[in-house]
Amino acid sequence: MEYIKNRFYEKAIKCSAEFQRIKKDYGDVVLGQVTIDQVFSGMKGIPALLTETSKLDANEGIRFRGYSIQELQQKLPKMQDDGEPLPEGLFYLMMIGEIPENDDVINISKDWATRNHVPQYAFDVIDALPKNSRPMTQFSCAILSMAYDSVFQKAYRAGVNKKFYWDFMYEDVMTLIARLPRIAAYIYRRMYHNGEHIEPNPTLDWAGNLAHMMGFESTEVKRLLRLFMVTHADHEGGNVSAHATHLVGSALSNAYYSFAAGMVGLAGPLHGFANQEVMDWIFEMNEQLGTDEATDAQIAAYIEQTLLQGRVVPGYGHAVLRITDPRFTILQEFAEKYIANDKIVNTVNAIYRVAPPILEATGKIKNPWPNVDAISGALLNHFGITEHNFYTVLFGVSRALGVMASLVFDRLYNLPIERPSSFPLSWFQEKAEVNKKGNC
Ligand code: HAX
Repeated sequence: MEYIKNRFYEKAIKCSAEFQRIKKDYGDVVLGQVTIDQVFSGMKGIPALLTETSKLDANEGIRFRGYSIQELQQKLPKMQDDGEPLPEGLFYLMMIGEIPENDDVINISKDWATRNHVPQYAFDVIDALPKNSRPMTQFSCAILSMAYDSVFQKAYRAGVNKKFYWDFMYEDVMTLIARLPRIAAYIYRRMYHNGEHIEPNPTLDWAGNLAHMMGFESTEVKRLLRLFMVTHADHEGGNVSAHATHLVGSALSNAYYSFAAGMVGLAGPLHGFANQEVMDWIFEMNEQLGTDEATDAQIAAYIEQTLLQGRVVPGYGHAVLRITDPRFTILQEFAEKYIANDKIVNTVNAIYRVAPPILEATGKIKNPWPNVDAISGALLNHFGITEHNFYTVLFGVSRALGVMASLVFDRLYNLPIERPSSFPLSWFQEKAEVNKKGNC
C-alpha cells in the first residue's frame, strides 16, 4: 500500500522544489489586475489559487491533469464489461499526473477496502440526529466527528516537523475517502430503508461498494455510480467545496475538518444542492401541469414563471463555464446509450432545447447552458435511486477525490495560511473616485 504514497512523493517532491524556486525567484511577477467588478462578483477570474488536480476552461470544460472526461473514458482502467472508468484511476491521475495501469487501480481499491471501517461513534453521531435531518447535515456531522481519528492532528500535537505534514495528511485523506461510501450508504439506509444496513463487500471497487451498501446490486447502478464519481470528482480549486476545503486546511486543520467545511459549502443550492433542486423543480412543474410529459411550450412558460418569481432555474448557468457543461453531455450520452425511454430524461432534454434562449434573453445570465446538475438526478432517478434529497451526498462522496488529493499537495508544498485583504465599501468608493479623476 506504500507504493502509491511513494510514487506520489517521488513525483510531487519535484513540483514542490519548483514551487519554492518560482516563489523565490519570481515572487514579484505581476499576474494581472483586479477590477472592482471582479471583487464585487465573487472574485471571478482572479488568478489566486494553486491547484494541480484539474483545470477548468470556460469554453472547453474540465481537464484532469490535461485529460478531458471523454479521454478519461477511453484511457482509465475499467471493470471488465463495464465501459465506465474507475474513480480509483482518476484519483491516481490527479495525485500522480499519469494514467494508471490496472494494477495501480487495484492497489488503490485494495488500500481503500482495508481502510473503510467506520468507527461506531460516527454512526452514533448520525443516529443522534433527527431521522429527517437533511442528508448533507448527517454527512457533514459524521465526517467532522471522525476528526477524533486524525493522525495528522496527533502528529501535529506531537510536534512533527512540517516537512512531514503531507505524509500524515495523505494517511487521513486515504482513510477518509475509504470511509465515505459507508457513511453515505448508512445515511441512505437509515432514512429510506428502515435502518437495515448492509456491510461493505471487500471484493468490490469503491463505487461498486457504494451501490452495494445502498442496496443496489445491478451492473447498471454500479456503472452509473462509477461514472457519477468520475464526473463530479473535481472542478479546479475555486469552486465553493474545493475552496472551502483548501481554505480551512490552510489553518492546518485536519482533513476531516477541512472536508466537512467543503461539504457544508456543497450543500448550498447554488452549488451541489442544485442536483436535488433540479429534480424538485421538474416534479413541481409536472404537478402544476398535471402531466409528466410537458410540452416545450409548457416548459417555456414554467421557466418564465420561475424567473418572474425571482428564483434561479436550477441546473443552468455557471460561474466559469460559457458552454454546455461537458459533464452534462457525458451523462446525456450515457442516457442515450443505456436508457431507452424515460419521461424525466425526456423532460431534461426538452428543457435543454427550451431554456438557453429564454435565459439568454434576460440579458444578464452569463451562461445560459446546462451544468452537470441539470441531468445527474434524472439518471439516478431512472435507475431506482429516487430519493432526490440524497443526491448531494453522492456528489459529496465524489468531490472528496479531487479536494482531498489537493489537500495532500497543499501540505507537501507547505502552502501558508490563506489571508486575502478585505475593505469597507468606502475604500472601493475612494478607489473608484480616484480612478475616475485619473481618467478625466
Ligand atoms: N436562473 C436564473 N438566474 C440566473 C441563473 C439561472 N440559472 N444563472 C445566473 N442567473 C442570474 C444570477 O442570479 C445573477 O442575477 P443578479 O444579477 O440579479 O444577481 C445574474 O444572472 C448574473 O449571474 P452570472 O454571473 O451569470 O452567474 P454567477 O456566476 O453569479 O452564478 C451560478 C453562477 C451557477 C450560481 C448561477 O448560474 C445559478 O444560480 N445557477 C442555478 C443554480 C445551479 O445550477 N447551480 C449549480 C452550478 C454548478 C455547480 O456548482 N454544481 O455543483
